[in-house]
Amino acid sequence: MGGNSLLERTLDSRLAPIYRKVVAGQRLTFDDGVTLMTHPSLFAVGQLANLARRMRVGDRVYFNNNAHINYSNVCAIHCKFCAFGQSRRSSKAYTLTIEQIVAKAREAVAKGATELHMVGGLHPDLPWEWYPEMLRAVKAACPGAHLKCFTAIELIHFTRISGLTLEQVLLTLKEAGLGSIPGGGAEIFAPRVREAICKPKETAEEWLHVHDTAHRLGLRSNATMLYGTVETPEERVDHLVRLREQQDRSGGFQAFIPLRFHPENTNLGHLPGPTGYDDLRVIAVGRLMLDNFPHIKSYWIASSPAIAQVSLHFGANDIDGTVREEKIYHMAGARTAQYTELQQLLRMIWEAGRIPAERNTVYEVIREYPAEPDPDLVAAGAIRGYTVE
Ligand code: V47
Repeated sequence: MGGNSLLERTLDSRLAPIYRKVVAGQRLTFDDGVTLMTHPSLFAVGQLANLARRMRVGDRVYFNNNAHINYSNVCAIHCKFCAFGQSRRSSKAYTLTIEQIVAKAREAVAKGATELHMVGGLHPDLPWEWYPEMLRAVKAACPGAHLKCFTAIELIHFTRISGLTLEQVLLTLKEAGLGSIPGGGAEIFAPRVREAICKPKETAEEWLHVHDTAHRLGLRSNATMLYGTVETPEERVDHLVRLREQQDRSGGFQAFIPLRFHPENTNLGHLPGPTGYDDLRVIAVGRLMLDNFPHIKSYWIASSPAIAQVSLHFGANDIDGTVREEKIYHMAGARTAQYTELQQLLRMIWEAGRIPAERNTVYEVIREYPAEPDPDLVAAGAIRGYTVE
């Protein structure tokens, strides 16, 4: 697939060389990333990202039917950006029993969920044995569900409470039903930002080491970036470059998911939070810089369904998901819903002129949809926002 000479003629002298690299499939440099992250025309950056997306992954947009289960919000560390984690004596603290987790899992799977995304805080009291036992119980109740569980930070916590090596922790969890690892806990890799927003948290090197180890053990994972706190454009690009280098080494990342910072109820509540421009910018620059990541995922819970939909023209090819119940963002003031109907996701994708495909966690297509809304569904009133001609 070639370039677009009309697009090239609209680009200025800073973006034109980047356009030529994108068309030639060449890797962008750190400096290119900073240019993209700061260029006054977000629209032009978005067009480059849309071109890169089309060349690399085509017009299909993935979504999945998933459920988030936050097994506990009790957390031994206190990151300034987080409203979810609570000390064990807080009135907002909770820990689900394994029976409650299994009940939530069953309910979600009965409604079509193929993925259970389960994360929590760094619980100071739960013993290590609880975690594989919990996975085994969920897997026994829902054998077909993919268990995407535990951030790199939780996994390091497990090594401390178990005395096991990281490999042993991962292999034990894998044996108990762990299917892959979500991308949380990455925040921004730059030490200056980590010091300011999540001082007690592990370093970038430690986060990357967990994903490296997981990939080498055959587990796939995702990568995130929390944006809109105190990071500079250069620190965002540094984060992307470090993810790209890790992917070159171990190859197991499936998706990059930028996470919009929500300030409410956090110790960074004085910050204004990111803008819509930031939301689209990080998706676009993520697509352009991460040439070895197949999927750029828009998390509508964090950014809003409207931004997630528009992001499909700024480099994204994946929308997360039906979700169901969400705590991390809603405790930090997110006003988005906690669940979206499948039909609503389809509408968002079709209206953006793209082709929906329901996927499982490892991006196998479960159901293909036509390029246009199905006239029978429209006639039946099942696709909101569409009327029959
Ligand atoms: O690690 C916490 C972030 C992450 C706030 O892998 C906050 O498919 C904004 O990682 N404002 C958890 N962000 C969520 C996450 C995730 C979400 C969707 C899909 C996947 C995936 C992963 O949420 C945390 C942290 O970076 N976070 N508090 C806050 N106040």
